[in-house]
Amino acid sequence: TRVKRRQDYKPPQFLVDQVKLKFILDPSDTRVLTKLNVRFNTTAYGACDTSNLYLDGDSEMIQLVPNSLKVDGRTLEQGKDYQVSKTNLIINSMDGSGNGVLVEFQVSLNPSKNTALMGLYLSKNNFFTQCEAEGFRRITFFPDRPDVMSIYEVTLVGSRQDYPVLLSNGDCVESGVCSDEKYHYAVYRDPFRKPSYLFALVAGNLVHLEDSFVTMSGKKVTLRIYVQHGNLPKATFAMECLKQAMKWDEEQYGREYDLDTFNIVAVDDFSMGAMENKSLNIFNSKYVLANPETATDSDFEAIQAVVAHEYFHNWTGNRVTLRDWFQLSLKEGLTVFREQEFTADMTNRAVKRISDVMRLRTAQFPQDAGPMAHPVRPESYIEINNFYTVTIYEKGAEVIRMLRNLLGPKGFRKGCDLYFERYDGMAVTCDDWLSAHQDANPHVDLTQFRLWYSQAGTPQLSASTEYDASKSVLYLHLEQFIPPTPSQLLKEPMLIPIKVGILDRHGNSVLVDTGDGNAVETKVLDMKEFEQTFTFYRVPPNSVLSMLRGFSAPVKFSWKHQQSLDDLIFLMEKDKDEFNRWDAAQTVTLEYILQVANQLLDETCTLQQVASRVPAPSKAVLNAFQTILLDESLEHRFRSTMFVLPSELFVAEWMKPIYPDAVHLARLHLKRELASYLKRSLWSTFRKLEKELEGEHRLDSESRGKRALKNVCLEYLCCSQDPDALSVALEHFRKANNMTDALACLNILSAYGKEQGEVALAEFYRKWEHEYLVLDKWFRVQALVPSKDTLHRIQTLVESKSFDIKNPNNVYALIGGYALQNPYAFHLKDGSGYRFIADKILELDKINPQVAARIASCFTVWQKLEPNLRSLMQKQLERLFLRDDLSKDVFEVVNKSLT
Ligand code: B3K
Ligand code: ZN
Repeated sequence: TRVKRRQDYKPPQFLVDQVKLKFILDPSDTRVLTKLNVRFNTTAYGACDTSNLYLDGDSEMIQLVPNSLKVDGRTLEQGKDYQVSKTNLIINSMDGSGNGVLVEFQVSLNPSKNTALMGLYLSKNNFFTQCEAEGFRRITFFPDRPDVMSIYEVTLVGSRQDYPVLLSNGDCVESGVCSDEKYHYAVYRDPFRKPSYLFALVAGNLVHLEDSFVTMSGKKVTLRIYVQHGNLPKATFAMECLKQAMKWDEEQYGREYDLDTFNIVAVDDFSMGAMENKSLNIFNSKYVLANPETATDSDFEAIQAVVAHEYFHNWTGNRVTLRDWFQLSLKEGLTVFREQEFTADMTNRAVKRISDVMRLRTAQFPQDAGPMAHPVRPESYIEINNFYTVTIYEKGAEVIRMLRNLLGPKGFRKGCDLYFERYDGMAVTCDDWLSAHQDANPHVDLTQFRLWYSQAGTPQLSASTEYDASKSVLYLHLEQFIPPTPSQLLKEPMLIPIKVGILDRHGNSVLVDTGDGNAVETKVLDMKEFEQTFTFYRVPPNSVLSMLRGFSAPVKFSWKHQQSLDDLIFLMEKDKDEFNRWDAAQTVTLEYILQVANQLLDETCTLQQVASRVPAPSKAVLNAFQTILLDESLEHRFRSTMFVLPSELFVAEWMKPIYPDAVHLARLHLKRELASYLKRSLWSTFRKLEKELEGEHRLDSESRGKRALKNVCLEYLCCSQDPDALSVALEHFRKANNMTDALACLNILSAYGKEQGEVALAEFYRKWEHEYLVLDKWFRVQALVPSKDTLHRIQTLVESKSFDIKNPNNVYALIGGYALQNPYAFHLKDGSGYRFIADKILELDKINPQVAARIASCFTVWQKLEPNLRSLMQKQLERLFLRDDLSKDVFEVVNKSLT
């Protein structure tokens, strides 16, 4: 009964045309006067005499003020005319004719107690809201579902001194001072119908940066970014990003902004990244505030992406919204895809693609292979907040990318245009999205493609080839297998678009000729069956296939008979597709790491012992890395990316069962081998880049690339704990004039330098003690120290005065960094890491269930671990399971993990 199912969808019984809200703001007793124009949904259900009106309302947050409930002016009586339960307000016998009825009532709430940060809450004495997914019911009683779309008018009343800024969605139509002059008010009207999850208000003592943008039809939009006092200079970058995004959406999708103002507000206490409330985006401050002293190059990139993402939601999410939460990926997958393309256009396409794929492989593939696996359009959930996942977001974006590849950019744009035109102002489904594309592209059949929305699990694609030298024909045999996932045991074959290229022995492109008269450098093969063979003509002997270029489908690809090292190295050096050059390097290193890890398993040994026990990496591989490091024709950024070895989490995906220590040692071993072989080149590259970067700090992409490569070199140089390298790192740390270098060095020193690490951490703390966002980095660095002592460090830090368990950023940095991103430190043989995290989950669950559940996802891996760790982790899961006071959020994760 706790489970909600997609199949059970029914249209709302009552619609709400108009919502009028008046907030009398007070930290511990805020009043919300609510007026709803309600009407029975005769379109869906026909007319009837009377029907009960169910309004959602979370009794933990809101209280109905006695005798305040009226229908068409008549005061109702509790028990007789209406009932209030833990989750509902039910009004009996409402008019069923379809005529409008006015429902009025007042609720009181206590924002200062709202640690879950859902609904109306306080952060540093300012008011903020977060309503997606189901937070509006913590503000007032309402049919809190996305297919109820209404026009909102919001009045805010608050202390002039404490809350000089009063904001809500839409345009401010009136404001002034109240008769009691201590208070003022503002009235906002949003002319667009919207679901309740897009409602927002902000009230507080904030300052703002202002700019403007002229849209393609010549309308001037006022842009504002609100921040705490003192932070204004840190908002300029986000403002530039916003304007870039607005322009890009006009150029690429023909989408124009639709109101006179667009506001972004930064807040330190926020459970996720940001929220696309109509015209009033609320952002985690870490995705707004940046200057080179306090933010790294990656922070700047993340800000660009998130600002664009939230802005893009105005069309994909807000103007066209969701029928129900099962359709979440309709807005999220699409918006992630739009943001990825935007970032690719603004920065470096190949590097962006590589980092997106890294994320998909390290986070989404494991999810898709674990107990929380779900399709891009889930069939059921207990707590919707648990479904803001890498599957909905990142795999969802991959599905859109495949669709665009299938239809071609023009066909895709046609489909999008039709989607916006047909569904503007409506709450729709993933099927509606596909039908728009189908109707706009009648020559393509999307029937099989739909499976990407319904089947969970990462398809496994395996390949083998056969060459007929007499005919110069190459046969490519492909097989797909979609592993079983919870409640989906048997799968149908999916449509997998596979981009292939062929290279001859000298590295020249061979045109891909499948006999259809259209030979091209890169061709998309549509794999549709479980097994399929493709034929390529006019292929010279000893050619090499470059498979899945640009990662054209979110699958696990492998060759039936392992690809030869020569071929991989060849692709690494010669492929025309930069993504595949990187991917070949990943395969080479992954295979080596796995080979070493499988030799170590649970033996405890030092790195010196590892080196003597396993075969050294091949010279050819080491030389290939050398060539790339020194190849000045390649962009710095690309070279640095080539040196990022597959993460421990990704390697573990390929090991059965997982021995986390072996993975760690094997990976570090390879890193050290590379470092020692490349030592001279690493030093010379480092020194050269250091020189080139001297002088004033620059943010352009060339300089960012140089910093990335320089810091990668330094990391390799330090990974064997070479004292000379470490003292260079410390010196570098001290003289850094930007956060990118400082943080890179801090990471290196704390990972590889014992005393130097402590010294640097202490200096960093003294310098940044009062910068909230920087301190968060300081927590994360320590959470990521790859050491068996990290737990103790964290146990101390959570008790320190700088750590606030109520602040999600702090929790994600320290507790999340440890439990989710540092396997070597987390998987302790006595289970103490697990116990500590389970304790924290219980503590957090009382504060912020959403955050607690995210941390709890670190336990979903248990069944894949080696037996000892597996049973230790299972014990903690069972311990959590036995509690009868778990939130739905944590319960769902624990329950699914155990079944
Ligand atoms: N739509 C929000 C996420 C809301 C999460 C609610 N638990 C941010 C985004 O994806 O843009
Ligand atoms: Zn989003």
